[in-house]
Order: sequence, then C-alpha cells, then structure tokens
Amino acid sequence: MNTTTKPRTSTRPRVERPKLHKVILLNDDFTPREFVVAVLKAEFRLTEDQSYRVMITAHRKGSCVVAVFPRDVAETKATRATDAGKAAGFPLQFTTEPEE
Ligand code: NFA
Repeated sequence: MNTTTKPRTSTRPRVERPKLHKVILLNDDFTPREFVVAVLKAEFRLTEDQSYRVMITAHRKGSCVVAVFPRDVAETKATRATDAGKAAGFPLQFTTEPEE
C-alpha cells in the first residue's frame, strides 16, 4: 500500500478582514448642543436628524457611537472632530475603540 503523501502545492488565499473601529462621542458640560451637531454633520456626513440623535444620546447617556470605520479612518476622524472643538475653545471629545 502506498502511504506517502503529496505535499500541498496550493493553499486557500486567506484575506484578513480589517477589524472596524467605533468612533465614540463623549458628553461634556460645556460644548453647545448646536456645535456638536455641526461637527457631526461636517466630519461624519450625518444628516441634521442623525446628528441631533447622536448628540442627545451622548448628552443623556454619557457617550454614543457615531459610526464605524477601518482603524486609520476612525482615528483620523476622531482627531479632526476633537480638534474642531478645541479650535473653538470647547472640551468636546471623540474616542475610538475596536468593535468586538
Ligand atoms: N452636554 C452638552 C450641553 O448640555 C451638549 C453635548 C452633547 C456636549 C454631547 C458633548 C456631547 N451643552
């Protein structure tokens, strides 16, 4: 009986699906509601309605997920949105975290 085995000559290409990261809006006591809404519209392209809902959820619960992106996009957007607040003198903060 032939018990030798043939080496594998091809492997299934395994493509890594990059993990998505959440951008999270944090509540604070100082940034005006309308300013938060304006930043959400400008940086994340949310509609007025979507922006208001995200803002009011963060206001009531302490934080709210804005959107999910590949890691570098999430970090860039969170930094830009946080910087927009800083430039206007507000402590507005956006953070990121990997999705489960
Ligand atoms: N809590 C802020 C206020 O009452 C509004 C706000 C909402 C700030 C969400 C930051 C994030 N003016």
